Amino acid sequence: MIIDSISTIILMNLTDEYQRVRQFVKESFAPNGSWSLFEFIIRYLGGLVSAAELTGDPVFKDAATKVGYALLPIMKDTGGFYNSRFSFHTSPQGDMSASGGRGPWNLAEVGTFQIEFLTLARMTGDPEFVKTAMNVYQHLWRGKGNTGLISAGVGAGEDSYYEYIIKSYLMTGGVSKPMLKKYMDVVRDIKNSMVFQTVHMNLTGLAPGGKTSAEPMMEHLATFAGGMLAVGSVVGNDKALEDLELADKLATTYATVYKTFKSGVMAEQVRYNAKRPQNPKDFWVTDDEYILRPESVESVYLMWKFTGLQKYRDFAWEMFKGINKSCRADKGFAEITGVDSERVRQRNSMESFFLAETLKYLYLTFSDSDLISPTEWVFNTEAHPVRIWDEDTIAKFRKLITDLPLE
Ligand code: DMJ
Repeated sequence: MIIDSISTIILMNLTDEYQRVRQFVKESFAPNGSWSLFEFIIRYLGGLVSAAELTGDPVFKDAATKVGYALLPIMKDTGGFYNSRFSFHTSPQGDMSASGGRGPWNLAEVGTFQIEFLTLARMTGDPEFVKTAMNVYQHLWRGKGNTGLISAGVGAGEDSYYEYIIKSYLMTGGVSKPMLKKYMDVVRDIKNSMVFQTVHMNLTGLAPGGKTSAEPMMEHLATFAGGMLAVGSVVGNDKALEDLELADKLATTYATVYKTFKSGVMAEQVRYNAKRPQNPKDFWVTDDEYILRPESVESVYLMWKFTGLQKYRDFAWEMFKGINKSCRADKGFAEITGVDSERVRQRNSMESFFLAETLKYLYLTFSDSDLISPTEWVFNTEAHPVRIWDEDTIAKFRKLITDLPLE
C-alpha cells in the first residue's frame, strides 16, 4: 500500500505523507517472501521507478535500481517467460535478490514488465533491461505474420500485454515501426472480432466473440481498452480518428453502465444483449461485485486528456459519486457486492490499486491539464507515470527496439 501510493501522493502534493513514505523507503524497505511476480513488478517496481522519475530523488532511484537488478537474473534466465510465483529476499545488510523460474505463464504477465524495464534502461544505461523486455516480443511475434490479437479477449490474463505494446512504442520515442504496426494489427483484429452493439441503446462494447455472440460478456478489467485506443490515436496510426471514435463509444458505455446500476458502479462482469430484441434489458450483472477497479475511470480520464471534451469530466464526476456513495467506509473505501441492488454489502478490503490508480485518474481528470502531459509521460498499468525516453536514450537503444520480427 505504501509503495503503490507514492506516485499518487507526489501528484496530489501531500507533503506530510511524502516525507513518511520517503523515510520508509530509505530506512525500512526490505521486501521478503513469496509473491506474484506480475504484481511485484507493476506495484513495487512501477511505484519506485515512477517516484524516481517524478522527484529525481536518489532514495527512490537507488531502491528502484536495486529491485530492478534483483529481478533481472530471473527475467534473463526465463527470457521473460517467467512462472507467476517467485521469492524475493532482502538481507540484513540490505542486499536484494530474487529466485524463480520458468513455468506456466499468461500473456498479461509476460507482456507487462516492458515499461518498467525500459525505464530502468534509461535510468541505468544498461541494455540488458531493453534486451530482456524485447525478448518477449521477439518470441511472441515471430512467425505470426500480421496477426495482432493472440488471445480470445482482452480481459483477465490478457489485458496489459496489449496495453504495453502501444505504451512501449510511445515511451521509446515513437521510433519503433514494428511496435506501432503490431499495435495497429491488434486494433484491427479487435474491431473485426470483438466489437458488439446492444439492441436497444446501441451501446458499444468489446468481448470475446462479441461480433457474433448474442449475449457477450465484458469484464471490468477489459474496460481499459477505451483508454488504450485513446493513447494509440497518434501520428503514424492512419486509423487514429476511427480508433478515437471507437474509444468514445466504449467510454460512453462504461459511464452508462456505472450510472445505470443502483450502486452507481460497474460490476466485475456484465453481460450485454446484442441480438435479442424481445429481452427488454441491454445489460445485466453476471459477477456481482465491484472491487474498486480503475479501468473505466482510466479510459474516461484518457479520453478527457486526448479530446478535452467536457462530457468526459461529467462522466468521471458521476462515476466518482457512485464510488463515494457505495464504497466509502469509516477509514477508507471498501470493495462491495450487490452492485445492482438497493443495499450494497461492503467487504473489509481495499486493494492498493484504488489509491494507485482509481483515485489518481479521477484526481487528474479534474486537475490542471499540464499535470502529466502525454507528450512527456506514459502510465504503467498500475497508473505509475514514467518519462518518455530522451533523444540520447533513443539513439543508444534504437536498434534493440526497432529490430523486432513482423513475419
Ligand atoms: C491493477 O493491478 C492493474 O491495473 C492491472 O493491470 C490489472 N488489475 C488491477 C486493477 O484492476
